[in-house]
Amino acid sequence: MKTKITEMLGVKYPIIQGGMAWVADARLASAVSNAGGVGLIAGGSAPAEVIRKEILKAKELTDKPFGLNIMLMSPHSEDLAQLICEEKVSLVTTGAGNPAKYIPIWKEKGIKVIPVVPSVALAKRMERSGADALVVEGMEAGGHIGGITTMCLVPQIVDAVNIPVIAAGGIADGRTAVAAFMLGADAIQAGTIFLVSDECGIHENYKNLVLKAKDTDSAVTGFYTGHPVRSIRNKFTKNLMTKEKEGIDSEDFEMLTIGSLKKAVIDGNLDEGSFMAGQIAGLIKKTDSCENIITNLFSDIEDVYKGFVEKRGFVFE
Ligand code: TUI
Repeated sequence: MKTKITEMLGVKYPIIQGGMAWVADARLASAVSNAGGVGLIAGGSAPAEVIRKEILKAKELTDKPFGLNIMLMSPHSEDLAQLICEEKVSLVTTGAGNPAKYIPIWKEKGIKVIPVVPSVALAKRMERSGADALVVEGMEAGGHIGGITTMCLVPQIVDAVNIPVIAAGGIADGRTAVAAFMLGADAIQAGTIFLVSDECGIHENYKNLVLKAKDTDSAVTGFYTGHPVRSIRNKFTKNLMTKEKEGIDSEDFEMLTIGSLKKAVIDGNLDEGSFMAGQIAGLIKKTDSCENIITNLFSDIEDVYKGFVEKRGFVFE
């Protein structure tokens, strides 16, 4: 499938794997890139030297393009911005902030810059700052989210900018992907589906929570601190929601969340971990290799797209 994004990045399929902190390492990213998508290593809140090792490892594991995601709330984001220039990864995506100040140095090195945006205003600002494309992420997504759904946000941003749009949030099969393309996206980004991939090294408890999740099993905490996060409901999210109702101070609230993602990913701590996942988790029923996930997804996309009018029996008169 050829789109503006496959041409821009030199890949077979228009799919990017989300830059999930603590989750998206060299093994996952290289598996996605080897399967013809775009793998991302997540900087998360890790120091630059830890991430450099992951980049070097990914370079051993694949000769295909892969990228780095910088979470801009990280204390190490400045160092990671430099690291990208030194290691010359193919592309950078950013989340949880405005990367404008780094865009000129990345562009100078020929690195494709793809900020994640949750609003039309930020999308326009990123286009003006020189972004090559945008990941437009709806609030169906897991982790740190904005306040608008994929269905509403993608077409509004597609109309507001002239650079290609990659839709994210709520995409995990042929139907949801085709819907995103219909809204005007040139590619999709998916995170939750790769959580249960064979090459994803998260704790078994995390994979099982995703596989067992129902439609209503995720919750958003931290709206009032300005950093809302979607994760699978458990004792941890219940506790945070109680504290929010009690009107806990924002800083004290943030303190309660520190280390919780690691507790989920590494320890599989069902009571204290923050098991970030999107609302589409309810659709995901089995584990598979990244290669099978991607090839099956694109064969489904083709079936859904080509069979649309015929299978649904719609008639335009
Ligand atoms: O970044 C994400 N998702 C994430 S980051 C993350 S690590 C984390 N852990 C604990 C607490 C908070 C984060 C887990 N999931 N997605 C991309 C994304 N970016 N979603 C929303 C935004 C965003 C929000 C505000 C991007 C820009 C922005 O701009 C504000 C400004 O400065 O104008």
